[in-house]
Amino acid sequence: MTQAVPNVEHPDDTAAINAALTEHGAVIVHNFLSPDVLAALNAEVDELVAREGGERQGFPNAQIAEFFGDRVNHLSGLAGKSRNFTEHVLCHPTYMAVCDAVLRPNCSDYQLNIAHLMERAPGSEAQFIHRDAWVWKRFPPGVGEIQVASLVALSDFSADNGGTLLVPGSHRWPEERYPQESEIVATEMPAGSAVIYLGNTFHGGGANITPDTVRRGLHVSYTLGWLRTEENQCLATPLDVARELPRRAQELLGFGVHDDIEVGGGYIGTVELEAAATRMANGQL
Ligand SMILES: O=C(O)CCC(=O)C(=O)O
Ligand SMILES: [Fe+2]
Repeated sequence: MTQAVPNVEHPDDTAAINAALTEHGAVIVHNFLSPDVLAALNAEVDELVAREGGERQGFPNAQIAEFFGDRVNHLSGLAGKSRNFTEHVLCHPTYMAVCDAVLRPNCSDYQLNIAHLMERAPGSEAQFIHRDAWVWKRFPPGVGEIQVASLVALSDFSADNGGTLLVPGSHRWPEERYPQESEIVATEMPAGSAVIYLGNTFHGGGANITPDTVRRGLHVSYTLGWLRTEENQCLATPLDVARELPRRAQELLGFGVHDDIEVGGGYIGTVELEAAATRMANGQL
C-alpha cells in the first residue's frame, strides 16, 4: 500500500521531523514560515519575478530544459537576491536541525546547495520522477545521505496545481528500483508549510491541471560542505550582499572553510589561506 507523507504541526518539533525523515524520507512541516514572513517573501518575489520576467533564457543543456518543462517560471540564486530568504529561510532552525542530523556525520559543516523558486503555471507537466542526489551520480551507491532538500510552499500546494510528487520510503530503495505510478503521492499543504525530503527520496514537480492557479514553490537544498554545489553560491551572492550577512549565513553560502583537520583532512575553500568570511570581517575582501 502507498505510504502517506507524515505531517508535523510545529517546525520546532525537530525530533518528530527527523524521525519522520528517517522512516519515510519526507515530511510536511506546517507553520514553517510565519504569516508575516510568508507575506514579505511573496511581496519580494513578486517584484523580482516582475523584474526578471520569470521566463528562463537558457539552461546548461537540452536535458535540463526538458527536466524543468516549458510552463515553469524560474527565479534562481535567491541567496543573492532576496533579503527575506537570507534572513528567514537560509538559517531556518528546522533546516539546521535536520542538516545536523542527516549531513553532519559526513562533513564538518554543510552548505546551501540551491535556492531556486519555481512557479508551476497552468499546463505545466509532471516532472520526471528522480532523486535530487543524482546530480552527484559519481558517488558509489550506498554512500548514505548527501543532501537535504525541500520545497517551501509560497502558495497552497494541491494535487491539481503541481504539488510536489513524492515516493515515501524510497530513500531506502536499492539503486535499480524505480517507482510505479501507484507509489507516488502528491503533496498537499497550505502556503507557509514546507515539505522536506532526503536527496535519495524519489520525487518530482507535479502537473498543474488547473485553469488559472500558479503553484509557487521555493526549492531549497543543502549538501555536504566539501561537495561542489549545483548553484555556485559565492557567485550567486554578490560580495556587497555577502559582506552584510551574519557569519553563519556567510558560512552556509560557502564563504567559510570546510575544516576536516579533525579527521586527518585539510581546509577546503580558502582565499589567501583564510576563510573569505574572515577576510570580509577584516575589511580585506
Ligand atoms: O517543483 C517541484 O515541486 C519539484 C522540483 C524538483 O524536484 C527539482 O527541480 O529537482
Ligand atoms: Fe528534484
